Amino acid sequence: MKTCPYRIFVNQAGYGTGYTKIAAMPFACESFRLEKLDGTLCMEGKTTHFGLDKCSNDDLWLADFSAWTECGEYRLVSGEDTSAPFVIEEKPYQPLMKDLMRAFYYLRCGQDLLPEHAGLYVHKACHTTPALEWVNHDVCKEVFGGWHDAGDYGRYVTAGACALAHLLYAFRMFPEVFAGMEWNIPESGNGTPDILNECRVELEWMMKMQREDGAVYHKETTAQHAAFVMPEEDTAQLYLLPVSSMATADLVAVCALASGMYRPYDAAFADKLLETALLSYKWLKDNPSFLGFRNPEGCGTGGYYESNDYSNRFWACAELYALTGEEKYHRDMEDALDEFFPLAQLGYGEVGGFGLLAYLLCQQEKRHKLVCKFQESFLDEAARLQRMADDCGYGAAMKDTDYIWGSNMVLMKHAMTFAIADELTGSDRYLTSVRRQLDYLMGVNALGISYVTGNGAFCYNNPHLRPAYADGIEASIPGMVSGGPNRHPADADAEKLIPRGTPPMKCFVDVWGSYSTNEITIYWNSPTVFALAYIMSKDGR
Ligand code: 9MR
Ligand code: ZN
Repeated sequence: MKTCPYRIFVNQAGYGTGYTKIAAMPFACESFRLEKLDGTLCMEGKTTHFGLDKCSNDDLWLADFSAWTECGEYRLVSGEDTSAPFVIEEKPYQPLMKDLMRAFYYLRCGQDLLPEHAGLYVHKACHTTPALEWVNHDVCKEVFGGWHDAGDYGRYVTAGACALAHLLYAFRMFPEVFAGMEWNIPESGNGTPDILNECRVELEWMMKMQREDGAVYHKETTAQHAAFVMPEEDTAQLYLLPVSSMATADLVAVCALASGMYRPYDAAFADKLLETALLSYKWLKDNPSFLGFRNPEGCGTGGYYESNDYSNRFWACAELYALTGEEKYHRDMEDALDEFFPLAQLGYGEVGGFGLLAYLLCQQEKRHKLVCKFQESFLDEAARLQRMADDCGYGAAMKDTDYIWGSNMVLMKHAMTFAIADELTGSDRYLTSVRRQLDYLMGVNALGISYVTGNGAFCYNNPHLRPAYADGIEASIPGMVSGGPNRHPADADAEKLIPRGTPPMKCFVDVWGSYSTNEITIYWNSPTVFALAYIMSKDGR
C-alpha cells in the first residue's frame, strides 16, 4: 500500500467557511502556514501539542486554522511538510453527497447499468435467474433487484433494512438537503426526490423476500461467494435462505417507515408497503418466539447472525405505531419494553435506535408517555461519545475496541448519534463533533487517508468489491466508504501486511483482497449519508 505523501492531515473533502478546522500532525512542529495553491501565504499560526494519542500511538500536534474563513483552494505547510490540497467553500459537500448516493446506484442488481448513468462503470443485468428455496427446491421464485450488499453479490434483508433506515431517516430529518438534488440515476427528474428513487430499488426487492405467510427469507445468495468476476458472470444458482424473525421484523419496520414517506409521491406504492408490513406483522404476532439464522451446511455467504430479536420486534411496532397511531401497536411496544430497553443503537444487529427515533419523531398524540426516557437514551449516549472524542487526538469518538471490522461504520453511527441528539434538542451542541467524525473519515486519521473512493488527493482505491476489481479500470468506482481499520485483521492479506502490534487506528491496508479492513457495504455508506446530511443542513446558515 502507498503511504500518504502528506504528513499534515486534513479533511480532503474540504471545509465550510465557518467550520472549526483542525489539522493533525504526527510529528513535532511549532508553527504552520496556510497557503493558496499558488504559494500565497494566507495565515500563520502556532500549533498545540496534543500529546500521545492512544489508538494510533502517535505523538500529535494540532493546527487550528478555524479563523480563516475565505473561500478558496489551500494547503497547510510546516517546514518541508504539506497537507493534501483542500477547499474552503460555503457548501463544500455537494459532490461528496452525490458520490456517496450514486454508490447505491452502482450496486444495483438485476438491471443494466448504462453508460449514460454509469459512465465507465457499466455492466449487464445480473442475478436475474429465479431463486430456489434452500430447504425445498420445489419452491422457485423470481426475486431479482435490490442492491448488492457489499464486496460480495449477496442480498441480505437485515443489512438492507439498516441501510434503508439510515437513508430514509436522513431524508425525513433533513429533507431540505435532498430537495432538488439529482444524481443522474435512471429515475432522475420523475418528480420524486432521487434519494427515494434509489431507496425504492431496495424496497421493491425486499418486499419480494416476503413468503406468502408473511415470514421473510433472511437472504438471497448463491451457495458460496462468487469469484472476482463481473456480476453478470456470476451465474451460479441463487437460493432463498430460511426465514428469520429478525428479517421479518425489519421488513415490517422499514415498510411502515417507507409507507408514510412515499405516500405524497405514490399512494399505490405506499399502500403496498403498508400491506406488506401488516402481513409480516401478523406472522410476528402468530410466531412470538425468536427464529434466528445460521448458515445451513453448504452455504458460505454472509450470516448476519443475531442472538435475539428484541430490538427488531420493538422497531417493528414502533414504526407501525408511528405510522398509524393505533393503540394496539403502542401496547405491543410497551410489552416489548417489558423484556428489554432499547439502546440508541443504529446498526444491523441492534436496531432499537430506529424504533426510538420513529417514536420520537412521530406526531401521534399518546406518545408523550415514553418520550423523555427515549430521548434520554440518545442524549446519554451522545454525552458518552463526546468524552471519547475528547480523548482522541484525531477527534474520533472511538476507543481502541471500536476498531473492528467495519470500524468506519462505528464512527459514522456515532456521528449519527451526535446529529440526532442535536435534532431532538434543537441545538448545535454536537455539530462540530459530527464534522470532526467526517474529518477523520476524509483524512484526519493516523494514515492520512480518505476512506471514500474517488474523493480526496490521497484516497484509497482498491476496495474489496468484485466489480471494482473485475472491470479492469484503474480508478475505482467512486463514492464507496471503506470498512476501515480493524485491530483484529481477519484475512490473509491484512494478516500478512499488518505487523503484529500495529496500533488499532493503523490496522488497514488498501488492497482488494483485504475484506476485513477494506471491503465496502451499503450500510457503511448509509450512515455517512446521514451524518453528511446533518452537516449540510447547517451549511450556509
Ligand atoms: O459487516 C459484517 C462484520 O461486522 C462482520 O464482522 C463480518 C464477519 O461476519 O461480516 C460482515 O458482513 C459481511 C457480510 O457477512 C457479507 N457481505 C459483506 C459484509 C462486509 O464484510
Ligand atoms: Zn446482481
